[in-house]
Amino acid sequence: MVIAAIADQITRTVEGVGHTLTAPFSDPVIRLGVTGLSRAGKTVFITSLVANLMDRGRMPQLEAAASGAIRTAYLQPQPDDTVPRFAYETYLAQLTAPDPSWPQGTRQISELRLSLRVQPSGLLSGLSGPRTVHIDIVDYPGEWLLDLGLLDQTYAEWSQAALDRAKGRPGGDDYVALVAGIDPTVPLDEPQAQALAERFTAHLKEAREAGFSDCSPGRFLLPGDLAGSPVLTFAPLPDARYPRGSLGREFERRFESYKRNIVRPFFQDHFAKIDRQIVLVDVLGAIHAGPAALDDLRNAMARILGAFRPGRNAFLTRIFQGRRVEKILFAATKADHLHHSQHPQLTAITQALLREAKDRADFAGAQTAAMSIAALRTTVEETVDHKDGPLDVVRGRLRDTNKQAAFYPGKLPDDPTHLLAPAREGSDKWLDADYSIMNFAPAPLTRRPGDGPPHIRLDKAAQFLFGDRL
Ligand SMILES: Nc1nc2c(ncn2[C@@H]2O[C@H](COP(=O)(O)OP(=O)(O)OP(=O)(O)O)[C@@H](O)[C@H]2O)c(=O)[nH]1
Ligand SMILES: [Mg+2]
Repeated sequence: MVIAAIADQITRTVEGVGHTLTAPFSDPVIRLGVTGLSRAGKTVFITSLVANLMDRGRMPQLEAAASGAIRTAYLQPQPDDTVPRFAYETYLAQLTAPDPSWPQGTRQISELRLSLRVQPSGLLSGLSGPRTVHIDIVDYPGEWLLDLGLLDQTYAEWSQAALDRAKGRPGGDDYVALVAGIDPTVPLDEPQAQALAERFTAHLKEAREAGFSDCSPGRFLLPGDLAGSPVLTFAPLPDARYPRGSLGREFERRFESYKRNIVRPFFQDHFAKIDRQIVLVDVLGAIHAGPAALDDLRNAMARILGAFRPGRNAFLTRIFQGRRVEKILFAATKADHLHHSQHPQLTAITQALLREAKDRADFAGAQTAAMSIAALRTTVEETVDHKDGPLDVVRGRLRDTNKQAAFYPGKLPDDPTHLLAPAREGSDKWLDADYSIMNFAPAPLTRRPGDGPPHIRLDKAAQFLFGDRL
């Protein structure tokens, strides 16, 4: 442990020296992390952001685009050879096809380097030619950030927390009942171990589908090529003194192996290098799923925020080496489900969701903001006559039936506590309102030359995230 820590420090220091020596001569690089829980909208966000940085007609709020300072934008080979490349061209082709469709869910981390040729403005503009700024965009699942909490827990603590969380959730009571009948001190039997892990994973998947956010350990939902390996074949068990060779002892060992072989390397190799971060949050989806899901989202956000407080955690402090994530944007996604008259309410709810976590957090000076965005706008706004008067709705093409439909998701309260308080108190449904959601398909595009795909506030998000460096 100590030797590993020292070795780590040595490599980081050597890298650090290399960085300062070469920095004045090499092009500036911004590492932009894009995360969010599964289905939050990461893939669509990156695809639309890159397309809109290449064709900047719809980016008036990105100052360097509006002023013409960005001359060109182009893709280049990424710096990390062992990280899969973000399949930008495939996703863009899908979203902009004559019959457009949404991309498939992503199962792993990926990266893309976008390079911008920027003409400096102001005093220096006449003196120097254009320079190149690289934006390395890294797409990784938010579930992996939730795993940070595991590093501070023993297997017994994690088991207790996981069993408590499972109660009352889809498939959770069944799992709790199943382990209540199991003696964790019996000798390990691999088929039994696999059956337990499968049942626990099935519960996490069901909970995720029902709108719950905290479905960690993260790789149980997104195993990639680790599916079926021992490092993912464990599950929470009742506390006991586990003898050698027992089921409990082996699960404890695999839990530690998960922390060592999966959680730590991700933070060391990827997370610690991020300069700017966007966290995409499907707030509307959680509201639709009900109070319990919204409260779970609030909890999950608090835990995700924990990862941005290196001072809190000795491991993070060590791998960050005094560096920090400089800016963090929390973006409520899919805002095209709402007429713009309700966007301020959505932003206020997003802010309130983070408030508590933010107040507790010392972000070591990182700048944070909340915004409502749609990476790809699929609807148009309309006002229709309704029995209670005019109603602001959105209209789009439904994914399942292909039919056009007008949609009103419900009235979001001006005061976010009207949603957050019942969520925290454990209400099982919203009292005065019903919130619905519709699955729209991307609209076929008719774009003017120079325009990227339509969006809501993607330019404002870009300005916050890296506008100051262009
Ligand atoms: N209306 C609308 N829907 C969106 C938008 N962005 C994402 N979606 C919806 O959300 C789904 C998930 O988006 P993705 O970008 O694939 O989400 P992701 O976070 O990459 O998901 P995983 O890779 O599974 O973790 C899409 O299939 C769309 O249905 C948007 O801007 N507007
Ligand atoms: Mg994805």
